[in-house]
Amino acid sequence: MDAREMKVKAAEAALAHVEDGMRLGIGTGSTADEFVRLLAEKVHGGLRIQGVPTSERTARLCVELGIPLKSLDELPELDLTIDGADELDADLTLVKGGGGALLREKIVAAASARMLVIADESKLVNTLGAFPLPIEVNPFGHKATRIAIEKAASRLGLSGEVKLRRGGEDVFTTDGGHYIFDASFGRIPDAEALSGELNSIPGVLEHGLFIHMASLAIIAGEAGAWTLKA
Ligand code: ABF
Repeated sequence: MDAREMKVKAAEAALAHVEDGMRLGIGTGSTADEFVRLLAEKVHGGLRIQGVPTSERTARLCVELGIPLKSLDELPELDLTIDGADELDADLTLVKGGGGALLREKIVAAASARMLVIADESKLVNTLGAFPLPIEVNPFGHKATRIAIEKAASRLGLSGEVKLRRGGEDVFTTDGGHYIFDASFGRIPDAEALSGELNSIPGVLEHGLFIHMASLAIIAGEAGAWTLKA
């Protein structure tokens, strides 16, 4: 089974958690896209849901496929968010943001009663950090913010390149008009400590560590899909 087939398997299994009438947060990324495609088939078959997308990109796909959407302000309390991840560990701590949507993904997940992560088995790791940690920052003073991030990391014994994300020649900007630093700190032994340090930096708007947010993960591998509970 190739990676795409695994993503489809995880997305198929996630559909079983979607009930008629649900208010759904809909994540960003290729795995979440597979879920959107399958969800659209169910909607066309009569499933009634309302979706809140976590990015403009996801919104466009949902509109294209006929999934009814609302803004988070129209639906500020959601029943379930289904989203992907770049890494997850056995505690269901996640690294997210590879798709550049981490701030809105975290806001939508926080507005949801439950968060369900869908991922292929390559995302499951013993210790987070092989994937550079995305950190969303205000463009104003971003160079000073980078220095503050490096100092905060070093207080925790972490070091590594903190690189401004670019899309080609230009600096990448998120749907919210912010910048992203990808921090290659390597192994992150204490996600909560790093989260606390990053959250104390004024220019940091959000980071890609999702701690105690996901209640369930559906992981797909060669042998099929299985669930991981927090
Ligand atoms: C999104 O899904 C991002 O936070 C994360 O980076 C991405 C994972 O992408 P994919 O499913 O394509 O591996 O939620």
